[in-house]
Amino acid sequence: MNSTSTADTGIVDVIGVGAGFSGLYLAHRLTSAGWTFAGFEAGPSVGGTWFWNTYPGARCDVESIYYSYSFDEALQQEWTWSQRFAPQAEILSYLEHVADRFDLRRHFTFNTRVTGAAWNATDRLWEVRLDDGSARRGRYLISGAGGLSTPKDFDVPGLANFAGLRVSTSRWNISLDDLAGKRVAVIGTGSSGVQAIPLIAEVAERLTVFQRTPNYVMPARNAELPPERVAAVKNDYVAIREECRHSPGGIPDRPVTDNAFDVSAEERRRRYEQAYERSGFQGVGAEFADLLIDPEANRTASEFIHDKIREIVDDPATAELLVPKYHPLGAKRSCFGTDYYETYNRPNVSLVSLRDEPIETMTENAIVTAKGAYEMDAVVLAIGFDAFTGPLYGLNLTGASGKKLQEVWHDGIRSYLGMMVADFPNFFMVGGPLSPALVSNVVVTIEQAVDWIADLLEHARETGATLVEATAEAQSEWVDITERTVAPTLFATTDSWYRGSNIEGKPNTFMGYVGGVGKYRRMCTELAKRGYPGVEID
Ligand code: N01
Repeated sequence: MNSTSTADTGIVDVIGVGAGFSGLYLAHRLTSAGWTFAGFEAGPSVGGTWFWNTYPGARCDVESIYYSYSFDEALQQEWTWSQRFAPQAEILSYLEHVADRFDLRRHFTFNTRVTGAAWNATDRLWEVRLDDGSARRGRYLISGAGGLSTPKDFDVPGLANFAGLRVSTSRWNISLDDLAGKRVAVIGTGSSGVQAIPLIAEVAERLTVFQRTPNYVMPARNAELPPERVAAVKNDYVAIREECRHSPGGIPDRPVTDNAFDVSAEERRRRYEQAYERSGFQGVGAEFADLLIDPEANRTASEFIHDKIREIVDDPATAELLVPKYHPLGAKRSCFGTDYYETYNRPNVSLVSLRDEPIETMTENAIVTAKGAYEMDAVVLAIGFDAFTGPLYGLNLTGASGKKLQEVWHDGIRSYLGMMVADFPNFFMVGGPLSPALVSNVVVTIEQAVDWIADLLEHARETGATLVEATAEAQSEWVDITERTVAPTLFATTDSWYRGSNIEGKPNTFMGYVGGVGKYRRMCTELAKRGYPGVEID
């Protein structure tokens, strides 16, 4: 055992990456337990995702009363959400409030990016390099860098030729007014594009949406939160949070046990109509138990949405292009929009299907497809992220055997519980790949991961250990569990960013555990009770 104390060596106990939902709770939880903590955040302030994604219409599609911290009763009593789905600015204010309330900013260095980290086996610590040229040494290194923080590169030739206004949703640095009266292109129709398009359409002279894959967009049905609902939630918050923690998705469960073909076509339609009104993640895609398992069952729900699109969109040709035919409902991340399909009825909005006419290049003032040139004054990229691996590979981690994480994961992503990686001792990920983060209310997963990691570090401290590493065997077992859990579902056979399909050359691994946050929590708690079998603690 190496018993070097970090107290008088200038080595910090924990180096944390990121000051978003993960990093802030990490700093709070670990410093409260007496650990020294040095956090580094690439941005100038706290907020992570909610700092960067300021595009028009940005809001969370998990309900605000659930998409928030549960660790402090006073915090959840004093903060009042204004809407069912909080807008970006309100979530950012919340995170700023949390940072100030718990005095967390002092634990972070802002405008500073971690650019490399190497495991020093002799001293049992991480040597971390920063983009200001300095270095820091820490016993433990914990990434709270998030899953959707590395924007995807635009892989179409000619972007640099374009001389007009160019902006991406994930690094929005203009105001909506800057698009007023302009001919605007939006490329990409995932959650970000779907939220931004209706608002851009209101100010642009012309909006042309360049769509590669049509998505299922269901009405968000956002609304002000009535004071009586807020009061009822606050009154019952402890129980509500507990329900979320033990649910499948990190939001209160709405269990369904019957399958789509257990009921008549008429009854199915009635149920889908109700679910469509309810909307959210417990809407149409969750109305029957087999919708994400049986393609034929799914087809009934998918076709229900197809019909809605045809009802809403006036021009039949545009409607057909918007109908999502290439994947089952829910197997790719569903989108929730406000007036999304209605926007295509505006006289200043048109749709280009990139499946029919791929972009060939861009010129100084136009997007050129196989069918012609579209002159534009501004281009908005809403093309998504290099999810999960992007932020982690950006840390340039070198593990115990001298290999980089990107080499170790070259043929497939492997982790233990989505929190640790064999051969990378004393390194942890909050909501990393193969955790439930991908398909859950991520704040629930973040709090659980931070608590579990903090308890494990405490256990190591109590035993005088300075090395904590997942064994290769335990990791293989976890990878098997995640693969077996997802295999019977439609996630397994659908290309999406969930499986890295949006990035050329990325390993084809479904990056989440789909067994539910409640089941995952039970497994993690049980492992902790049993003294962390599967983790070498020395
Ligand atoms: O990114 P996406 P996003 N040429 O990857 C297209 C979360 N989020 O930022 O599908 C042309 O979903 C791409 O087409 P295709 C949420 O988890 C949440 O919108 O690859 N098009 C697709 O249409 C979400 O899932 C919220 O064929 C190109 C789009 O760009 C995740 O973030 C809000 C292209 C990218 O869609 C990512 O969402 C926002 C190219 N070269 C985000 N490359 C809420 O909570 C890509 N595309 C509401």
